[in-house]
Amino acid sequence: MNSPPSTLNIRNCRIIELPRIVDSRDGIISVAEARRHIPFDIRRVYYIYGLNYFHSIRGLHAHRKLEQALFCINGSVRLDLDDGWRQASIKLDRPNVGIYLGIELWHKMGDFAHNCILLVLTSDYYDESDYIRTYEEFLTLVHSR
Ligand code: T46
Repeated sequence: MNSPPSTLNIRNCRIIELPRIVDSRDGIISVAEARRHIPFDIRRVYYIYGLNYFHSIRGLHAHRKLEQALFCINGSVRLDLDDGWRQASIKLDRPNVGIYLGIELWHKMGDFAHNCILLVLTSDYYDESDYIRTYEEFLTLVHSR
């Protein structure tokens, strides 16, 4: 597993690199602006933290319409992606480098560092009916396109 490469050979996703603003003071500012760095209008922000076990697994679903941008702003996490044809694993461990996760991408998060904070920007409000929760349904949907 590697830190994010510059491109991904997976449908509906790509690396997002946010600017790092450094000046003569200590500290760095990274900024994510809707429709500039993030390819959608941001309707919801959530973050996942308080992970006690490296082997915890989250995700294991795809979204029908929701677009998301994931940034590991502290620690590290492994993101496994599957577009129905190809798979890739990416380690997110830089606060200014994230992933645009478009529609119909099966994803799973694992290898959480105990100090991991995964920040997620999304294109819409939470809606359980947007989730595809079984891999079989996901494959049927993407292969029917
Ligand atoms: C995703 C990955 C990257 C809400 O009520 N509102 C929310 O905005 C969210 C995100 C979750 N929830 C509730 C729904 C479930 O009862 O929190 C519970 C856990 O959600 P879920 O099983 O979807 O959590 P993860 O970590 O598997 O997935 C999350 C996002 O929900 C999901 O959209 O793509 O992170």
